[in-house]
Amino acid sequence: MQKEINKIVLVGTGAVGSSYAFALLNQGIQGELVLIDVNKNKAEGDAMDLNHGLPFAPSHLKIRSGDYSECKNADIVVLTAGAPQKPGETRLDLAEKNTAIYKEIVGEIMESGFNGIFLVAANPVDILSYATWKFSGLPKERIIGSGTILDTARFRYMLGHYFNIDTRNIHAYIIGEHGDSELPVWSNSSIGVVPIKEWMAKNPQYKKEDLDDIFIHVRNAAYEIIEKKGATYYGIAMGLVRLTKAVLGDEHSVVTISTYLDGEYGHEDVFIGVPAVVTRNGIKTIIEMNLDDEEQEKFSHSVNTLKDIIKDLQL
Ligand code: 6V0
Repeated sequence: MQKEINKIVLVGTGAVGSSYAFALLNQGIQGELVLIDVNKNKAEGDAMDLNHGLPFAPSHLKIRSGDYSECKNADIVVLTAGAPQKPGETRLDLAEKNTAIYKEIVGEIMESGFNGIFLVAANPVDILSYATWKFSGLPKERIIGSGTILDTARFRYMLGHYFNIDTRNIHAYIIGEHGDSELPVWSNSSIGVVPIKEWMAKNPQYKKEDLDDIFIHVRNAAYEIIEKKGATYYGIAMGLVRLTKAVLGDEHSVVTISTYLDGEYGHEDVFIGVPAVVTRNGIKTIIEMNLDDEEQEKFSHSVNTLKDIIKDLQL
């Protein structure tokens, strides 16, 4: 039977985690939110600060700081803890460092008796989603990495701006690694029900070079934001709230997330960003788009990039 009170545990109350908590509070999620961080003062201070905003919030969320025993009866554990990438560090260095951290964190969570859904956002997110799956022993469906949810949101936002169409009516996906090898799926992009290629053919003021440029901006957005303000957190925090709602509300929504491929798109044994149906029980189905040859080749390259890292980490 479904519990009446939703319980979310957030591990890592840094920039992403605290923005997520703030967004949850402001989007009317009801239930309990427990904050955990290796820096206990940060988690405690955030709980106090967020609670003081409750009188202005649209619904009641019980917020407190706590420890891993709180995960026992949680519906969702959100993982935003992690060491940041330092200048000069490679992605593999970061993957090694954060995988070691995740072995410990996920171990403690599972010791509590946790049997819910993991939402993973820390980077490299596809690798850490795979690691969380391995370390937890939970069914693959119950690990949801944020994958390319943010990249897809950036893509839709920029395309909406370019075509002057409501972002919500742009149907387009970024798939692959949340990182440099990701790709846009132009072959399956549409405005309303009209394929973008058809829209462009009817409106010659729109140019293919501009679309290529838009994708480059999407791919480089994190670098640009980090250069300007040091980190990115609001966009991903809202993406995580979207996923939280999709799970708690059993929405069966199609969202681009990092999930385990088991033959889909011709690949297996990797977590990578693809559109999938998200429900109360986690990932229900992966949506398999018909990619054109170039997209399939780029997607395979992205898969292999992640698999090489997984192999080096010996997960
Ligand atoms: P941050 O502000 O440094 O916060 C990280 C938090 O994790 C800090 O509060 C740390 O104290 C805490 N922490 C570190 N180790 C542990 C541990 N062992 N146990 C518990 N808590 C710990 O980083 P920020 O919030 O900016 O980023 C968090 C992660 O999200 C990073 O890995 C980012 O790269 C990643 N992002 C992922 C995005 C995505 O699209 N998936 C987007 C932006 C950032």
